Amino acid sequence: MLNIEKEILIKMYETMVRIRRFEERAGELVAKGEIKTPCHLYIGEEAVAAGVCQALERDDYIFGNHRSHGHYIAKGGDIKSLMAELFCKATGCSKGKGGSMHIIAPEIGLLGTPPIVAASIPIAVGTALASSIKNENKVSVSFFGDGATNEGVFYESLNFAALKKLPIIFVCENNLYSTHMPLAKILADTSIAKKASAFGLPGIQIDGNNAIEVYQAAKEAINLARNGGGPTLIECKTYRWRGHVGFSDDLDKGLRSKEELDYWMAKCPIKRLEEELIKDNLLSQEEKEEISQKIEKEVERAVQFAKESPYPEEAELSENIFKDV
Ligand SMILES: Cc1ncc(C[n+]2csc(CCOP(=O)(O)OP(=O)(O)O)c2C)c(N)n1
Ligand SMILES: [Mg+2]
Repeated sequence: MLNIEKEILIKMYETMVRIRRFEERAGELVAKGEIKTPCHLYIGEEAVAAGVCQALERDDYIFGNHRSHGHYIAKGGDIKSLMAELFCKATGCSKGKGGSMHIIAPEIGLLGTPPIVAASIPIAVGTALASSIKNENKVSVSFFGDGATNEGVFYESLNFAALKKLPIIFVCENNLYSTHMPLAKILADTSIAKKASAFGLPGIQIDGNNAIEVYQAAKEAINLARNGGGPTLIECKTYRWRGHVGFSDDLDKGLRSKEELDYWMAKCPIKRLEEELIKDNLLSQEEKEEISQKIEKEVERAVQFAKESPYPEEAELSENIFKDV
């Protein structure tokens, strides 16, 4: 029996289906050349964004990276604005000037997705420090990949956050690869969670394809952070189904095997939650179909909106690029 409210479980399920369908459609449009901004698709990793964001409040801050469509959608971002951004249209969440890798939606607490690897980790420490000084009771989350843990700022950030007991959760999406480099080829010890112990904060490794496990771990870490208990590092083991960037699975590149991809596809995070919900009579076949059709329509409306939207005016091209001082 699942001991989480039905409403929460269904919301997480819907979020994952929304991310999956959005990403599949974005991939098709990239393949057709209609979307030209480089897209790093999140297919296969949906449970991480859905589980963590379900445990957050709308006011809490999140930061992403180059692979952040899922973070935007899970935090409650409008998919019409996201699709429009991928088409670089003026109605996009970054006014058409960011593209896939620079998305922002402060109204839902997504303060940025800097694609410089590891960049959002110290920035999230900054918002956590600000929240703690201002007594705001807000938690900050930084989503980053396994590759980002090889940057020095990751370690500096863990130390500073632990030292100051900041309200931040470090969420590492360990999809086993950093571009085409397998983790095992660059790390002497492939446990990322373990690195937290050197700085005196809790580090846990979880199944990032299990939305329930992600939600529960995030909830616990968020409660701790909100109550002055300091940061947690959560390493979510997961896998991206597509190549590093673009729509294809990149199997022709000879860098990862079909067997490996098949193994992870069989561990599909959506199928997994769906089976649990059906087993516990929390989701019927009809409800599943309704959700699927509703999301299909939402995504098609987003594509239509994006295509019909105008490009930014030439006169506005240098606006919203730098912070006005
Ligand atoms: C500082 C820096 N170095 C290199 C790059 C090029 N780059 C973009 S994504 C990426 C790999 C990131 O891997 P990981 O952090 O594991 O995230 P994933 O793509 O697997 O989600 C690299 C090296 C970059 N954007 N920034
Ligand atoms: Mg990675």
